[in-house]
Amino acid sequence: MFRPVLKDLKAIWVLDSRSNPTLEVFAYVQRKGNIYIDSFIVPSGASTGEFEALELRDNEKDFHGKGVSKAIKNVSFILDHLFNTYVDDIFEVDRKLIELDGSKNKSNLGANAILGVSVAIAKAVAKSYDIPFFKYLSFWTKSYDYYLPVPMMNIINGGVHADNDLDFQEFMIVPLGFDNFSNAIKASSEVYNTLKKILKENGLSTSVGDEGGFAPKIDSPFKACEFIITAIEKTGYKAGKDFFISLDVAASSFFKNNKYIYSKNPVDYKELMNIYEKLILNYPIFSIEDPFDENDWDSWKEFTNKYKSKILIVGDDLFVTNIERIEKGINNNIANAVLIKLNQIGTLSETIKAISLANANGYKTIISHRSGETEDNTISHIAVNNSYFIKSGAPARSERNSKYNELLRIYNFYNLNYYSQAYKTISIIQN
Ligand code: 2PG
Ligand code: MG
Repeated sequence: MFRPVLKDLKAIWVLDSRSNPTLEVFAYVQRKGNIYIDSFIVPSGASTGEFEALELRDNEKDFHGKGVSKAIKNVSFILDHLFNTYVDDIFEVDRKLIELDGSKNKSNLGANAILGVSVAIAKAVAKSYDIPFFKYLSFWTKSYDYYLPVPMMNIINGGVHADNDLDFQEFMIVPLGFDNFSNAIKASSEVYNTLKKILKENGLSTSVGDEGGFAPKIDSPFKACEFIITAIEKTGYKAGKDFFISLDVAASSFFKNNKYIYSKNPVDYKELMNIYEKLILNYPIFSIEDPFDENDWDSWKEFTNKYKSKILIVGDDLFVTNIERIEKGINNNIANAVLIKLNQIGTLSETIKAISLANANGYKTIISHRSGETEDNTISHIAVNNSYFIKSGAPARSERNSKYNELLRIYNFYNLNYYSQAYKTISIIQN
């Protein structure tokens, strides 16, 4: 029998970058008499969207309620149902997982348990065929174009990821003007360390936030952009040519009683939109993620109408990697890019469907880490296969660099091209 069969699943807890426990699931697959083992560690968000699939936590004394022993038990329950079955069709495996759970948001077994199993099995199967995961994914994505994705690197942290007064969550550099991935990473690392120096010179802290970016005690997005531009230019690169800036506002996190709390004052969506306009006019902004609350579709629509030909407008909390919500966005001309997070939806195949749906409708996709991360680098492979952008935090801290380092390995061993088409996305800005 040449088809891979599931022989075992083991789940354990390991620690993530915020010292919270999370699930690592190991899948044991048998093919041609040999056993192949691979694993996946599930990440965890802090600025979670209201419509995300449910991450099952114990809510008991251990780990401040964040234990995952229930999710671990649920992996055994899944094994009882999948043991000795063929696992070479990810859509079929995931269909069974969704059916076993039986809820709309994976709240019975937990999206962490389900995703751990879904990805670990797919990785073990890829191993059994002796092909790298990014190539194995082609069976399901039908995409055989492999590119090194353009990284969006969060070098100033704010919002719920940092202990400062920045309302916006992420200020990222995007190295678009480089001929290959390795040079893009080298330059980004240089800019990161220049920024560190500049912050120090200005008497600001160089301690970092959850995603490895600096978390200086500043309170204005303009100041953050100003520091970044200075860092780019001082390193010897050109802002608006070599590097662009991307923002993740994560606006749901400061939306209270129908107002956005900006600089400690409640403002309406129009005022927030004016701030974005000023930022777009003054800095080389490549994308803005979650500019408005996840339920504020009208503001999203107005913003999209105005800026869709100038920048990428990225839905994260808005879309939560959910096909129905992405469809709603497409049908209503809302946003033009989708942030993709595996654990927002909870299975590999649904993630792939979300990417395919977005791509087919001209929406760019950005494969994303979570703020609570580990050394797992699976998302790098997903980005190489079917997406052109990856967001994995600063080029610092091992849980962030594990993704960039895996891409460097893929670059060096497979000699893939950097996603030069990204220029086309920004050509509108430059004109
Ligand atoms: C985001 C992510 C990752 P979190 O909002 O895009 O940067 O944060 O994982 O906390 O949702
Ligand atoms: Mg986000």
